[in-house]
Amino acid sequence: MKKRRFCFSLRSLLVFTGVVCGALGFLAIERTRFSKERAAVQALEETYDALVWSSSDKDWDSLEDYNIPSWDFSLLRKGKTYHTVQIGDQCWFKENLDVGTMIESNSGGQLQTDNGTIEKYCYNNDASNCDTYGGLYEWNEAMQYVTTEGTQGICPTGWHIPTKVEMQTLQSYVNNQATKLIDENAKSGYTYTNETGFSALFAGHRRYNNGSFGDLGRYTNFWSSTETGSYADYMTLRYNSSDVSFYNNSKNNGFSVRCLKDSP
Ligand SMILES: [Ca+2]
Repeated sequence: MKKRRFCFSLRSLLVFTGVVCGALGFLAIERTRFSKERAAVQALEETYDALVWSSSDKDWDSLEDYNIPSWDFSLLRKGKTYHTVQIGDQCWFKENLDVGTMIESNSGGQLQTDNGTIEKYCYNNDASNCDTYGGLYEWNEAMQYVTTEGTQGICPTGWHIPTKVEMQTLQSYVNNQATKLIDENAKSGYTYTNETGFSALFAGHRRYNNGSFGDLGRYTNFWSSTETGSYADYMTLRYNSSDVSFYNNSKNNGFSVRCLKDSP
């Protein structure tokens, strides 16, 4: 009897983009590897409400019937679909992470705490901004209160908070041309090609010192898992520069998070 562990009731909700990491279509892979991938899938399923394969195949009855590489999927959580995109040797989330419970930011400092619940800010304390731009996280919350470079943090199993070096790999891949990473519809004086499919939006940020929000439509900052002294490093894309830039600043800033797939 075939099982319906995955996808079952959610099939109709999905629109596949065809933009996925790794090879398109099915690959012949060893049974041992497939078993390992299945374990990863099951771990993902525990983290997410559903795991959705980006496949055009019509029969979803059982994963056992297929040799489907684990990187060929999208993730669905609480109605939100995350797509993946292969850029060079890296597999990135195509959307900013939007997990956790919204808390308001009306004052500065650390408001997100190690309390067993993922907390997020939404720009201007407006939940609809999380729908569009993803959540904004303090560094420690994003890292889930460890300081290990490349840790999983709030990313699903099999993914992690990228290190600064991994972000610099992305920077090198586009020859430091931010326009290749930014969504075509972003407002600015530049023409954005989004050639990579990274699809960055100018999500703005939450300020560490007074808890206010700023620079929606102008800047976007992505946390790395790398520290510099008591600060943490982040990647910035901005409306008035064609460069991919790196800075470090207070961990109490609220920035965006993109997950990067773990290396095999
Ligand atoms: Ca928390």
